[in-house]
Amino acid sequence: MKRTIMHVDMDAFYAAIEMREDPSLRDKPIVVGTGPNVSKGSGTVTTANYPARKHGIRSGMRLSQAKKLHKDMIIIPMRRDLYLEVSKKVMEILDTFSDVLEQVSIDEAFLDVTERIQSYEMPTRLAKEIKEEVLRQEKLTCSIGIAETKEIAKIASGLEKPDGLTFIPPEKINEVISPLPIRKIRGIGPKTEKLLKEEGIHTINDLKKLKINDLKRFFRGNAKHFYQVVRGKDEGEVQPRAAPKSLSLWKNFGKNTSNLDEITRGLKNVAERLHNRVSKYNFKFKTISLYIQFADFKTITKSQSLSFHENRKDLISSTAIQLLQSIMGNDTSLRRVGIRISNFKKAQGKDSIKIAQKELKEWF
Ligand code: TTP
Ligand code: CA
Repeated sequence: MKRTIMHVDMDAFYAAIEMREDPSLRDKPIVVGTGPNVSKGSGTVTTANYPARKHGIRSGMRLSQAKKLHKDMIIIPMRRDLYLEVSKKVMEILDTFSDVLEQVSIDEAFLDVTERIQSYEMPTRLAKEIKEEVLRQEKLTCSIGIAETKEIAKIASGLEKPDGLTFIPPEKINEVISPLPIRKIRGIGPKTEKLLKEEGIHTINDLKKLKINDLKRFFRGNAKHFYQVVRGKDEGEVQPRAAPKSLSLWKNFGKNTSNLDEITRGLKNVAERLHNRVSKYNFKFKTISLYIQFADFKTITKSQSLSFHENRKDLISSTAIQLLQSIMGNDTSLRRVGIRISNFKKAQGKDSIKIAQKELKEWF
């Protein structure tokens, strides 16, 4: 694969957070409601958990209508600040697993993992690690789609929800996406769907039969993009929303280890990949931090700042190794090590990668 892109989407996000905060809600049908008078049952559903969805309850529905579909449904008033806080933590976790992270809404992100996937036998292995880490730290599940392009990864993440993991390799794209309804494509909303259906176009396969000129009637200037999407050839890049304040990477040993040589080699590899990443942004850094996760999952961080902003690779690894030596005893056993670099300054000269300035969705 030329690129490896993941789309991560949290499951029933607001409702899942409420269930985490109050485990007695876990198996009950709940919705998170918004509006001036939610406690009196007026307003709209922001999201329904999966038990409530079984009764046909969906985002955007009036609470009164949802109550008619299932009278025992529990309404929880929306707590936006809490969800934003959790979102931030989830995005921080995802950031440590990606070459480039593009957050697309409060609970969704694209990850370009092309470089780091090189050290994995299977892309699904990395996705499993991400899912485990989000569950371990935030007690929430997510669904991950993996593919060569953003739009196919997005379709993939929706196929096995909740708690899904779907990899669509290039040779399987056609077979997997052809029978799907056109609404599965990002950017085809209810209006376009209606227009297409009026012309007898229901599935992605139907859409594939149209030439670019035919597509212009429905998608105008974006016809070429959709022509590519249905062929799994969309070219959009994963673009960060804002310049990152820090960059970090982990090495998972897959077992506990106290072998200093192995850990040092792991750190050198992390430093190398981190340096590739920071070079893409054309940043210099000043602070280097070492993360260590012990055999009992306890995590510690130790930091050291340089006297100047620098962009040399050897300074990342030598500082991290120095910090490691100050922590390791004879029988210290570790699961993972990571490095974070921060305190950035833009290096002069060549352009850095593009940063998307688009607004996030309105509820964000
Ligand atoms: P979604 O990702 O669309 O949905 P979800 O996470 O609730 O469920 P799924 O498992 O199908 O991904 O939206 C993310 C959050 O955004 C959702 O939990 C609540 C909020 N939201 C609204 O406030 N209004 C809306 O109309 C939608 C669709 C979502
Ligand atoms: Ca979601």
